[in-house]
Amino acid sequence: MEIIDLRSDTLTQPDEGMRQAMAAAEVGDDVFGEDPTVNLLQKKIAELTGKDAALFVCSGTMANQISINAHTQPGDEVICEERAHIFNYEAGAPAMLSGVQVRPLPGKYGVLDVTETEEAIRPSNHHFPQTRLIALENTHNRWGGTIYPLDEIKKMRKLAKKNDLKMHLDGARLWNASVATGISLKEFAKHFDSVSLCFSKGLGAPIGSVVAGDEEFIDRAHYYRKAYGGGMRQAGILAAAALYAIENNFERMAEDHRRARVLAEAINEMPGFVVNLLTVQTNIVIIDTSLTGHPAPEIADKLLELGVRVLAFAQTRIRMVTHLHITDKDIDRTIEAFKKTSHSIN
Ligand code: TLP
Repeated sequence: MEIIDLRSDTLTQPDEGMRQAMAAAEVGDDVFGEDPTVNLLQKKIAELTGKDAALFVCSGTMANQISINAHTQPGDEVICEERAHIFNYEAGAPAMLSGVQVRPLPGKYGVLDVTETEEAIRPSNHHFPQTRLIALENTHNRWGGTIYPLDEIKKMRKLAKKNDLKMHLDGARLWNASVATGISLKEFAKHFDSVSLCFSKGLGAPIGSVVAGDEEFIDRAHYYRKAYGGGMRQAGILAAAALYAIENNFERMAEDHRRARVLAEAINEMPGFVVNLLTVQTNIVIIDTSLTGHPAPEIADKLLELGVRVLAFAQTRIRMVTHLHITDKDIDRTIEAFKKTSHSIN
């Protein structure tokens, strides 16, 4: 039985065209700044985000952590939403690598309240850490792929400017936000001092992320990339996959969003499973399983027996992410598997 793997959009395999682009890539030593394909990718990202420059890095985590390091001093405080990836899934790296403290604030659908954020900014006083950075996430993973609305970003930017704070965007899935809203990457990125983007999620490249910002920021980011051991040599092989992914797999994400919606609506109709359809804005579906009375990992095991692999995100939550390899037929099969599971446990 073929397994439909919906655990993450990081699971995609490079297709034949991507592999050919990788094999044909012109390469050089990127630590010397001499890899033409990496340089081309960085130039392309700088253009797409409207920033001075960009830097290719190993992962989304590295992109975020380098950015935090480049914007802060040890002892500073970074504000983010409490379900943010940088706070929950990056191994405590802000404390470990930058020596900063994260101040998580409750948000709604991943969006911070501007007044509450303002209240959280520390006054200048020797007792307090110095608030230095606001980090937002778009789309917001743990909230189910929700989009941070442009108007809210603009309000936050105004607040940041007023208080002399930097803004970083974890844009691992900004591609999805852009396709879903029709708002360009550049329009979103304009309001941030730094933006990270991933090639290895919905875009389907095997490895790689990027940070973009002004010359001075990228210069510092470059220093930290080296310090983190992220200087890669003939990395053009990977950059070629990223360029191919932007060219071929960006616009098609609308398909993933449509499929996530179909899945969410069908599962939400089934006894025991609840999906907040308001959160289903891109390619992520989060199912609340608490009404079933069965732990999410047990439900995930039952689904796997039926050929559908999902992620038990918590004891009462299952996450599914649509991507490049998920077809309409897979969506039908997944819905059937959920129906059977719902019958067997209710
Ligand atoms: N997210 C992964 C897991 O870590 C949860 C996933 O499967 O979704 N920012 C955001 C918003 C992310 O979702 C992720 C990866 C990252 C950063 C980190 O990217 P990588 O895995 O390349 O370090």
